[in-house]
Amino acid sequence: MGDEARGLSEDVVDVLVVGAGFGGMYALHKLRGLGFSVRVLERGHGVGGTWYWNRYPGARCDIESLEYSYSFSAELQQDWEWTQRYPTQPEMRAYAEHVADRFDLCPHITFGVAVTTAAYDEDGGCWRVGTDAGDLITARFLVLATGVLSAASVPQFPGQERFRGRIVHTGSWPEDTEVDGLRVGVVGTGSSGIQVVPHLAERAGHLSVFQRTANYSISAANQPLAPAYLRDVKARYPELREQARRSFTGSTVPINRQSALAVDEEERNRRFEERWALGGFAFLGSFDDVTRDPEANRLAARFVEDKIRAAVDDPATAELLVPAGHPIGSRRICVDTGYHATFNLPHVRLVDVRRAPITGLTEAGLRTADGEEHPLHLLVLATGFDAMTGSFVRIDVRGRGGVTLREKWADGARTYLGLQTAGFPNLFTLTGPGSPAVLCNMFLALEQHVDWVADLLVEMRERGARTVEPTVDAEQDWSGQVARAAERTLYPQADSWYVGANVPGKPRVFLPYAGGVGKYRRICEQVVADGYRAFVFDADLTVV
Ligand code: NA7
Repeated sequence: MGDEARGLSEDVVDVLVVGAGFGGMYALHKLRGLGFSVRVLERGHGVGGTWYWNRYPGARCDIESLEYSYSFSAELQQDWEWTQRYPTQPEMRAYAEHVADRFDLCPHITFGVAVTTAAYDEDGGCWRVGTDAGDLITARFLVLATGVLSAASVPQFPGQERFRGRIVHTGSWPEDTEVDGLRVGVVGTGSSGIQVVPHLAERAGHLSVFQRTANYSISAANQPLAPAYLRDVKARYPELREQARRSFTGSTVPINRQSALAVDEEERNRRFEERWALGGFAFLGSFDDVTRDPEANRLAARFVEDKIRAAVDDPATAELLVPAGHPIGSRRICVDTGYHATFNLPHVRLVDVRRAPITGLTEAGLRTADGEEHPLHLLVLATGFDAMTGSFVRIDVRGRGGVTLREKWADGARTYLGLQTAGFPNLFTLTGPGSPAVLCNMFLALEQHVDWVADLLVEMRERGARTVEPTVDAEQDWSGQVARAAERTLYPQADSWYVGANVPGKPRVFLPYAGGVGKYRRICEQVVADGYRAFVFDADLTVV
């Protein structure tokens, strides 16, 4: 296809946005509205990012639809009708497509093209961006809206090439994947595995779930949205959105400010039951100290562990499904519908691959260290992502002096506010490491970052500034603040993708800012009020 046909007619733009997920779409809309020329490059063939790719059966958001949606357009949030408390992947994708149509975004997006290189041209003060189709685009500003959970982590098993069945990853699920009546295996029991397992069990002839680490999962209590509730939320949307923006977690669900240790057992269990019935993440807010105090955390964990034991008929299977060795919430908590009860079905088996690790694939299936061969037609890898940095560093991004982002972050990602990194002028990492991102509602996080970047670009236009980047000192100081915020929580105690533990060789650094969404927003606002404190404008101005 020629450039014209693919829509790549202009090769010089003010802003190049990589990714047409919800961050990239809003960046396009917002920045075009401010008069900047913007082009978006997207490797998929449609909008929606995470919700375009993750098409596995049962894929569903674990944040409520009424919160996990754009707030920038009052009309959009009034018009769009969410049907369920937790939106399914098809519903999220339909929403993305509606937004793209409504704001006429597609003419400015080139689909089916992956950005492979981005080099900062120090003389020109601009970015030269290359794609897998051989395109070269010059942009003054580069916005990486590539997602925080989009670079798949795909294990390579010995003997994989011999396997005669099919291997698919949940994060790029092919729509022609056959399941019905087949012998299916799932590796991975994080959010994706826990969502896909009950759905595969409905259709597979036999299902083996290969579990290395059991995770805590809270029942979703999903339900259709009642019209009266919908009307009420829509009537109060501005107030509710503002409340979420200023909250700790990016949600309007209140945290009970009592300590779990300050009440007796009966009262404590009553509270836990109440929150359990509410469903989802609200459980972690049962008490103020569940995510911070080891003892309070243990009490909450024990309550959930008993729920697992009650749901699973076979005591040995139940004990295997009970998480061990990490505080509840220190790895991303899962939200499920019927996950544990799935193991009561006669054709579903839990295989403990911590005790007997996977040694490889054979022609017919998967082999474990105890010598057992598990025959499979389909192997589903629900093995997660190189979170928060993978989608940035898989592009060959080169800043000043040709230093790559991968080299710069070799000992751990360093940014100022998660927005920029020193040595890479005019490059913005939406919901990048060092911002709350995955610890809050991604829509809220993305809108804040896009609005902040847009304000900065307008400021630069008004000042006549050409480049912006943070100082190394500011970045070091912020990295320290991110680390200290994490240390005040129980998060660092777990091996999780929050600390990069799921990717071999990735430095152990707690990646998101855990100090609270509202506080983070105030810090970003204060930086602006102080005249963009610790951002340097035009440091490299060699061409006037
Ligand atoms: P996660 O949460 O990273 O889960 C990946 C799972 O895959 C986890 O259980 C891993 O076990 C397991 N895994 C990965 N590699 C292997 C190998 N080689 N052998 C056995 N098991 C393996 O990814 P998800 O996609 O479920 O969720 C990511 C986020 O997306 C989620 O938190 C939501 O925010 C949305 P391990 O824990 O490493 O022992």
